[in-house]
Parts: sequence; C-alpha cells; structure tokens
Amino acid sequence: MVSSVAKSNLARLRSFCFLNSVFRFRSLLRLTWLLITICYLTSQSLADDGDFMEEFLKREYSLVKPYRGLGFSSSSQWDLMGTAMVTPDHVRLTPDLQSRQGAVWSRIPLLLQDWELRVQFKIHGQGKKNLNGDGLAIWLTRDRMKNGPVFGNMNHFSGLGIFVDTYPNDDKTHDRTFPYISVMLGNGTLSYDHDRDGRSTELGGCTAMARNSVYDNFFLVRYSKNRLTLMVDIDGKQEWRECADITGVRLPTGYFLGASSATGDLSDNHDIISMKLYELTVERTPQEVEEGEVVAIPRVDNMEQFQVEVEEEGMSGVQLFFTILFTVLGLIVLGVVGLIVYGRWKENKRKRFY
Ligand SMILES: *[C@@H]1O[C@H](CO)[C@@H](O)[C@H](O)[C@H]1NC(C)=O
Ligand SMILES: [Ca+2]
Repeated sequence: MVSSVAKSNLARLRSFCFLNSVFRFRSLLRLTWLLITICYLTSQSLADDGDFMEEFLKREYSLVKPYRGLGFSSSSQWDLMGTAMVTPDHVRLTPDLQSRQGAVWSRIPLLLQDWELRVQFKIHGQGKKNLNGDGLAIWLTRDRMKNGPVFGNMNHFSGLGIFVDTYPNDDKTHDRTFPYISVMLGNGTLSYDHDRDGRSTELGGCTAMARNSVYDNFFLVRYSKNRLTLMVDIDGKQEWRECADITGVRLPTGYFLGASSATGDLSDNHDIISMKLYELTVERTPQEVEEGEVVAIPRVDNMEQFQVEVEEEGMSGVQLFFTILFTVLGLIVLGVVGLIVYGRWKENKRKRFY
C-alpha cells in the first residue's frame, strides 16, 4: 500500500505535469513531449519509491504468534494481566464468563513519530445479539497495567483509546448499530462515560459487525503528521474501509501499547490474534520539522469539529427557515406595495398632463 503522503505528492506532481504540458503545447511541441516523458518517468519512480519506503514491521512493539515467552518469561516484551491467557492461536483477554477483566501490555515505550498499528481480533460467544458484552479496547497510553471501568482499563487515561464496543448501554437513541468502533483521546482529566458508550468524548467511529463473524477481523490505526486514521476490514472483502479520520492530533511519544477487555453481566470471548506495529517513513519539510513540537499532554487542535452535538448559541435550522421565509415574504409584499405606489404615481402624473 502506497502511503497517503506519497499519493498526494504523486497527485501534485501529476497535475503539475499536466499543467506544464498544456501550457507548452502550442509553442514547443517537442519540448512538451520531452517534459511529459520526463514527468511520467519521474512519477513512475516516485510511485516505486512510495511502495519501497512504505513501512517496516517493528518486532519489539508487535504481538505476534507464537507469542514466545508471553506472560512468564522476563525476556518477553509484553505482560499479561487479570484473566488474560495465551493459547497457540490467540491471547484471550476474557473468557465468555461474567465479570472478568484481562489485558496485555507492552513493556517498551513507543518512541516512533509515525506509525501504523494493525490489529487482528475475534469477539465471539454464546449470547444472543445484544445479550453480550462489553467489547475490547486497544491503547497507547502513558500508564499501563491498571484496572478500571473502561473496558478493563483505568478511566481518566492519558493517550489514545480505540474501543470495539459490542453492547449499546445508551439505548435511548437507536441511531447506531453495534458493535461500534470509536476513537477517544484522553488527556488525563477527560472521562469516558460508559453509560453513554463514550459519545461525548468520541472523535470518530463507525459500525463494524465484528462479533461471531466468520471472517478474520482487522482494524488499523495510522498516526502520521498529526493525522489519525482508523480503518476496518471486517466483512471478508480484504480491503480497508475508512472509519475515522482526525487531523490536528497531538500525541506524545513514550506511551505504551496495550489491549484490554471486560465482561459484566453479559460476556464474550475477547481474543487478540495479533498487534503489528509498523514504522512509517515520512518526509518532512523543514517547516514541518519545526512545527513538530514536543507534546506533553495529548490534545486535538481543532476541537470545534467534534462539537456537533452541542447546541449552538445562534439560530437553529427551524429558526433559520422562518427567518428566510419571512424575509422573502416581506420582500414580496414590499415589491407589490412598491408597484402599486408606482402605478398610482404614474396615473397621477398622466392625470396632471391631460
Ligand atoms: C482536557 O480536555 C478538556 C476538554 O477539552 C479540558 O477542559 C481540560 O482542561 C483538558 N485537561 C488538560 C489537563 O489539558
Ligand atoms: Ca457499551
């Protein structure tokens, strides 16, 4: 997969080539063909470059079969917690039993600036639809190995949480279908509201029918140049579907990768099959290097884009509609009155003449 950065560079180069060729066509036909050839060759090699410098799997940050030493060896790069256990095929965070919590946490702080995390997971159980819960979460946070109410991890966390929520707690509004995958960026004081499925702190998300699925379920999180992209591949099509795309995300380095899950009255097996972390090679302009300041607390630059739910001070849609309606009606009335007055005035003028 060509990275989006390489793609946009390619698009820019191609449009440049196109403009260039159009511009010179009339005057210097030969030169144009030369340019086109050069441009074509350059864009070809750029595309090859894009493929080549794509991404590198970082084993030290990845959780892959056969999970060597996981949970008991001191040389393992991961720790288990709670009910989590390892089998040859997966790391089971919780079994399909009530009131369990389990997690797996990386021991090594993630120091990369641009990365992509690909997660393969499986959620399955005996419960009928919506009689199962609660889901699982993938983390990149300051703290690790904590118990708590957010899918088995602490609340008021600092860092990134990706939630695969399989139970609709906030079922007053039947406006979304579960399982639902969502993104939250915690800053240490923000609170995940379990009863509302975290709606007030959600930065983006989508429905992903990832329970008792016959297909392999994947999602990927890409973080590059302060842009966070979440994509899913859950319906066996083997292609990525965009789920969330958030710009202006500031995430500190040195945080820990983890996965956690919890069951309550309702339960499921929550399995992690793999977590593969890739380093992305990304070119930065000197300006971008300068702008890439060291971040201490996670934040999103343009929070306004997420406050759609908050009632605005200004006009609502209905108010706006009536304002426009009355303005239009007013103008029509004014126009009619104006015509009548003008007609009278003309008539008076004519009367005066004769
Ligand atoms: C975290 O974010 C919230 C909402 O944007 C803000 O009110 C709060 O001050 C932030 N906390 C920190 C420690 O930055
Ligand atoms: Ca929920």
